[in-house]
Amino acid sequence: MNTKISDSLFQRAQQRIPGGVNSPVRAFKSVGRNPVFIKKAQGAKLWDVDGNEYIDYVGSWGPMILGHAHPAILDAISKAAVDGTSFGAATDREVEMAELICTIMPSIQMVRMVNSGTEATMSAIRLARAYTGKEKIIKFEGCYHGHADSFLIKAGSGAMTLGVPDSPGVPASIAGATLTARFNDLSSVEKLFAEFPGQVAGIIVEPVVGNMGCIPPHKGFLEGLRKLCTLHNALFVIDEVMTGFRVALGGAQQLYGVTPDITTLGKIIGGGLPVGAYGGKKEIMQMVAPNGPMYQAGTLSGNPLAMEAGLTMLTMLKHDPSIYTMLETRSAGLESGIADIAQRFQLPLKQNRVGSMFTLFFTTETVKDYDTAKTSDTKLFGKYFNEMLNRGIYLAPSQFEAAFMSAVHTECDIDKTLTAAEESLKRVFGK
Ligand code: HOZ
Repeated sequence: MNTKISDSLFQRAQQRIPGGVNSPVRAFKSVGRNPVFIKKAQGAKLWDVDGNEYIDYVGSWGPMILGHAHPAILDAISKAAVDGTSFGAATDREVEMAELICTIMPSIQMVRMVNSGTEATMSAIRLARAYTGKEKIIKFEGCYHGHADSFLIKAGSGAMTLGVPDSPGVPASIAGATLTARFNDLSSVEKLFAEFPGQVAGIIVEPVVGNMGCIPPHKGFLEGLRKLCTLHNALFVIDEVMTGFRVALGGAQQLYGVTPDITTLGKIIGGGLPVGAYGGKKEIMQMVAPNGPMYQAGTLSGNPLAMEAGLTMLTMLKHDPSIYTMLETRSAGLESGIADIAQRFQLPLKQNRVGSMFTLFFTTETVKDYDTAKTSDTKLFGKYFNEMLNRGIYLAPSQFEAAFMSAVHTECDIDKTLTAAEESLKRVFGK
């Protein structure tokens, strides 16, 4: 595979951009190669600057449910751009977006737009603290809620990939206000409530974890968290940056039948443009300025291009349930194809999948939390990643990320992926 132009761009990038990339997970460091630089995308495909073509399972880390460069979304963006790209003022599109989100996710009665998932989660916990008058938050080992100080404690995603789950630069006083529990382990949460009585403002959770690879919640886990929050007057924050509109139209809260107090949303609601949002019960959201005293702001929040792109995408998702059937069918097909390969060659692999989010782990353990995710052999994953990339399959360059299917991946894409997976896995395991 020729990567001459990517390699030379990476050389230049390293002189002027830390690590040569604008987000650590893009660096391909943990898979032992230089990153490929992407030139363009269409549907389920990506092309790099050297002309290599890939079937894409990253989907811009989640939002490309309808595939890249969807004509209706492109049209919406270009029409909106003609009217101006940013006003820093109220627009009708923001009202429509808020109404649409509240219709699709009934736990959200009011919503505030921001510019990223990180902004959404950091605002959500500020709100939980403001509303409850308490300071501590509980997060789960290996869950990743963006890069705000409070969340870089036992964080997943790039932090877990690079082996730096706690970042320098986070003040000890802030780190001390974040308590960590084990995903899928209610007793670890109960212990924290007992240890810090009356001090916990809220729990934040990825309802289906995507940031230590895909990990589904055990039956009763999310419901248990809901009960504990109610019991201890803490707010239950569900981070649906990845799962919202993906695992079901109404997100994981619809799929598992749980009602959070606050929901955080991200890139999906911008159709791939930079957007986030947090919303919840009216009584809680009334705390947010200018109605209430909890301050949070942003010039680009509710940006007209992002709103138009998001409105177009969410409207399509809302009106076409066959999209979710398609996502499930294709993802299940890929999962069973990989399971068949693993069985035929007796390979030590485990898969997790919830709808169109999935991960192949290089371990024999059932992956249910941070410790079991860590049993994955990341060296083997690195080899697999490289073999797949060389065969035109673009996976997230880390064992600890979820893969995403789009509604425009075809049967033919799945067949090609399975052929590549069989060849790659045979090489990885010397079969
Ligand atoms: N954390 C997200 C992936 N799980 C976004 C990717 C990034 O960090 O750049």
